[in-house]
Amino acid sequence: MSETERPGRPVPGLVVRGVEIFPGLLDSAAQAGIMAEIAAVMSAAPPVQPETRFGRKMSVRMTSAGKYGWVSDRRGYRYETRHPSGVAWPPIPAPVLTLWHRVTGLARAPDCCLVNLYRDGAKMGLHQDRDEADFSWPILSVSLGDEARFRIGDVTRGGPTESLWLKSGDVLAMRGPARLVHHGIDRVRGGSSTMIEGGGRINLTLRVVD
Ligand code: MD3
Ligand code: FE
Repeated sequence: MSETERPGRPVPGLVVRGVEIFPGLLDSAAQAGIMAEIAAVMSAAPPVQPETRFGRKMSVRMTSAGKYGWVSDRRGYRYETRHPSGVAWPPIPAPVLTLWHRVTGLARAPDCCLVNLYRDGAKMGLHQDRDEADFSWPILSVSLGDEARFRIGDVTRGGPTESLWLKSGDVLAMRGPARLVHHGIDRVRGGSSTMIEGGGRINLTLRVVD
């Protein structure tokens, strides 16, 4: 039996441009359990609005858990072992790791849980995730809080795109050719959930970095 065929691995509800979507995989109790752990991560390592290499502030606030966190500043995009404040990133919460192993079927743990916090008006332009060493590892995404309009394009730039709403509790897996598709968040429907203290949306992405 291959690792991805492990018993108990959920089956995607739909596949859009190769991205596996598991709508509502997390029930409200599971979402609340993960949210409590992520609140503790954000207390230890407060989300920051990263600057791009061009000195423009991103609208999304970011922090991380795990061995590495993703950072951006005038020096560019990269993974670092410490939060900009100098503290080590907190460990990835156990229920998040459990979800990774259940959905990916992999024995290997992720190195990074990037936490994206979308408050009023935050969005994320179309991009590829290419700062990791080996694109053969999947990325797993967990949506919590307000609904978001997610756009998926192609591996090459400038092609057609498709959009769908992501809801709290939805989980996505990007593997194989879908690992390098362009994607982004056009907008968040403010006030569509009460999951997050202070409002908004949180997205977790789990990544193998090196
Ligand atoms: C498709 N985050 O952190 S998650 C990111 O909702 C990022 O915060 C968005 O894009 C968010 O880099 C989208 C869904 C997602 C994440 C990573 C992907 C889709 C992906 C990597 C490759 C292909
Ligand atoms: Fe991305």
